[in-house]
Amino acid sequence: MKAHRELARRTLGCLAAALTSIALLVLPTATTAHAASPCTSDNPPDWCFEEPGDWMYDPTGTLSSAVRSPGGVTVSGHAVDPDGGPVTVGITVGGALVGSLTADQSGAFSGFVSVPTATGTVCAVATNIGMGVDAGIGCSSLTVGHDPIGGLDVYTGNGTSVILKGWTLDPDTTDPIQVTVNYAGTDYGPFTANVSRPDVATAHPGYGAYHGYEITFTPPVLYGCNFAFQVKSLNVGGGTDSYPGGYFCS
Ligand SMILES: [Ca+2]
Repeated sequence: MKAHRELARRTLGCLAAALTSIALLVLPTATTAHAASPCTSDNPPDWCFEEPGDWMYDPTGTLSSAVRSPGGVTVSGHAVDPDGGPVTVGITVGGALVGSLTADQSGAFSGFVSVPTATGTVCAVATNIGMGVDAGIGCSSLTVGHDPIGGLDVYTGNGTSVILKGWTLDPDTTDPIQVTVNYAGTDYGPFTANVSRPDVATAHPGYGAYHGYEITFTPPVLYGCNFAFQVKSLNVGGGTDSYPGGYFCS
């Protein structure tokens, strides 16, 4: 009988020890709840090197939109990393890093990034956290430029003078910019393009409406179509002067 009780005591002791060991293996303690990935340990398990498992640690996401804004671009999208967050998203223009935004805990990111001089396509790169590598999450169809844009909508001549109506803005500023009229090798002006053009404001959000021009111009001599009129938009910031309105003769 005594031998039976001793056997039962030892059996229960072994069971208790085994349960304790299992609990230590299964139940995370407060100090191990945020431990580093086992793949970063000195003896990583085999599955850390399985193919194509490596990409499973890279961040993922999308670049939802990129809009040209005064002095830069306004972008939005989504980026997450399986190893945690929040993810930092680098914004590139023409392959050059111009700034970064930080996604929130849900992965959403949006904001303005200054682009003083870089030109080209807008793309986003999610910065990796933990295992994995940085990952491109998309490019926009937007191509960033810095030269003034615009259009010459109306031009008329009456034999002594011409009337030019159009619009122009520089993507680097909301301020009205200036134009000159080039004719027969001479620049006339400058004239300020600050006439209200609600249609321009609608087409180019963030820039306002005051980018129109209405110029009545009397050159010293009219040469007919031996020379063309060209409206030159004077650049601000990055970029160069441009002739977005084309040319005409009278
Ligand atoms: Ca410019």
